[in-house]
Amino acid sequence: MVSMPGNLATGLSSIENYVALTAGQYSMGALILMVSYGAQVAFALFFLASATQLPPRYRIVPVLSAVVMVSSSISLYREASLWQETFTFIDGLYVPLTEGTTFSNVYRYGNWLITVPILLTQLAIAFGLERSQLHKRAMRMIIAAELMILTGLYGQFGEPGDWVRLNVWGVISTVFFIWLIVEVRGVVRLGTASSPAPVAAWPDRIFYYFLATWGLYPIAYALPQLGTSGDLVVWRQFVFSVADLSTKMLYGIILSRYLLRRSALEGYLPAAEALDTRPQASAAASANKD
Ligand code: RET
Repeated sequence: MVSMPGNLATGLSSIENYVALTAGQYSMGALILMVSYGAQVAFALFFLASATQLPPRYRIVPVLSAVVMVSSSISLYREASLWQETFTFIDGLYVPLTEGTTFSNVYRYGNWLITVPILLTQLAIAFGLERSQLHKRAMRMIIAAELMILTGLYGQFGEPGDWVRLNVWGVISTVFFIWLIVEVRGVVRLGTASSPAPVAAWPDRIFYYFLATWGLYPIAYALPQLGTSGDLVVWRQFVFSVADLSTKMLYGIILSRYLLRRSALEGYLPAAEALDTRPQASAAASANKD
């Protein structure tokens, strides 16, 4: 194992640069990054197609999911290529190069600055907020989220051993996260009020899903404190990827399904047809006639 320096003089920002990986660990890390990248590229197509089933006022929601997919997959592709460039096979192990190139998770954080505001705005649009509420609430969620990410971005440079930096900024970032949760809760409440009765339980469920999946990021942030081992490096990438796929891709699918149902209930015919409720309805109507 490459030893961990006691200070940050080397300027290497991630624990990945201090750990030699077995061939299995190296491949697993490469696989995790590449699968997440591939899934996101492919799902951009799904989201663009699902927009066609929704009325104009909701169409932007899956389109924004597609935007998130493309943006996030570019940053994951960067992480995947860095992974490949950084580790060199020497004497049976994948050893991180510390000259010429270094691994860094910083592209993830940078990308969140773009994708997180989009994810939050999607929520406010999907929950049918009135225009004045929409702007006000989206803006408050975005400010809380950007402060959360910027402080976390600054703090994560402490992960190769500067626990004070990691934890102090981690706590500051968590304060903004709590503010964000309060703001999201408010939007969810308005969403419950505006939802047609058969889908009125969805906003609450989406809120708990939000808590469980967004909560994975601070875990990935704190993990390096458990030590510097190849397994931990790979597990951390795994936690990041599960979080990425659930907060962006699955979240997008859930919002699209909610909107399809909501649109059908609000009388939008193509949505009702996509859900196949019309043939059943007319079958029931003709059965009643007989
Ligand atoms: C940080 C720093 C440590 C404390 C907290 C954090 C929260 C991060 C979150 C990120 C969400 C990212 C998403 C990205 C999608 O593209 C910054 C790790 C609370 C919640 C949803």
